[in-house]
Amino acid sequence: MSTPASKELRPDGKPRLPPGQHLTTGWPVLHYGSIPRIDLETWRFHVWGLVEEEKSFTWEEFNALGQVTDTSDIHCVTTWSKFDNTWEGVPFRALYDAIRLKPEAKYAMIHCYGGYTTNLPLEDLLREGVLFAHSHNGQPLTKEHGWPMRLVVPHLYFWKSAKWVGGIQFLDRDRPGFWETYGYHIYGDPWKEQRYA
Ligand SMILES: Nc1nc2c(c(=O)[nH]1)N[C@H]1C(S)=C(S)[C@@H](COP(=O)(O)O)O[C@H]1N2
Ligand SMILES: [Mo]
Repeated sequence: MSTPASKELRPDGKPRLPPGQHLTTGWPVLHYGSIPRIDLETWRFHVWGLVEEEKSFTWEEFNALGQVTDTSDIHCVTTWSKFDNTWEGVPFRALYDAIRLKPEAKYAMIHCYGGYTTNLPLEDLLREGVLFAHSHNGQPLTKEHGWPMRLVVPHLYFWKSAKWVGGIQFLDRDRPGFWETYGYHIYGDPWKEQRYA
């Protein structure tokens, strides 16, 4: 007899489906504002803040940093979860290896085309499975899901997985991003139900 997906356990013994979540097979589209217009010719990924040297990558340069494929689950704060998403793109670790951070850099703010921001500790970005994805389940991202590039942070609520990414700013302190300013939890661990502050 097979275990219902919602009762599966992770290797660390935690339930695969976090508390208060239900499984969905579709993929809802959620964002604030409208889909930004982006052109790959002028697309840039900017790195600034507490770095020894600011950098700006073109689409080709950014993708040349490295490519990885990783399968993970999505947990949205609005209570839907979607299992087994295969993402392909640039692992955060590859970006990290291509830049030089100042020792005080402990936090990051992700900046997006359209103005969205979200904050994360550096050590969370360095976890395995965190990547800047250009594809989902073998297809390029659609515009509504973040084309050409989105961040994927599988161990936190999905609002941290910023769509239409355009850069990262390194900080010495944690600062709230867009939703974090409007009452979402500063960190957002789905297994601790850190939904709202
Ligand atoms: N740039 C940007 N990224 C964003 C958002 C947004 O408003 N703007 N919303 C976040 C929220 S709240 C969620 S739940 C997910 C939804 O991603 P999806 O539309 O691909 O399901 O995107 C996140 N990334
Ligand atoms: Mo969300």
